[in-house]
Amino acid sequence: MSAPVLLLNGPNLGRLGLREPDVYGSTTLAEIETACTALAGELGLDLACRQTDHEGEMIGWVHEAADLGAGVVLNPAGWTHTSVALRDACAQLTAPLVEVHLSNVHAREPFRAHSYISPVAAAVVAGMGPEGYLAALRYLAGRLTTS
Ligand code: DHK
Repeated sequence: MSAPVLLLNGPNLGRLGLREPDVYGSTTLAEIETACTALAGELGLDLACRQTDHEGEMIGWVHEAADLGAGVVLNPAGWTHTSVALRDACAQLTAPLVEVHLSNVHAREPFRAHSYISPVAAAVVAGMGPEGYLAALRYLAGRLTTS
């Protein structure tokens, strides 16, 4: 059986392609999800891709991943820097969580350098653009067991 993985994107990431292309590039979220779904198939992962601008909805999905024992690839977007509640949800995960940022948050405004999520993540990817999501899936594939 394939290992379950949730690929979760937070606020404003549904606008990739339109949103500040100088920072976030011109690739849309749909294109990222298509590439991730193809790679997940090759890696034997059972991938579900979701995006929301609503924090409670995101927290519910993280609870779902915790209950399933699923791996998580999460771009928390703005909640990275603000949300204790999302961090507390992520702390309940039992399978690895990879935090992904398209941009190099450490080379931007100082407030972006702090993440509430990183202390409860197994790995953090920043500045690789869409390739970061693919790297996260490859990492998880090496660490999730199938039954
Ligand atoms: C995305 C966002 O929306 C920002 O709030 C973060 C992150 C950076 C990214 O690089 O993917 O600061």
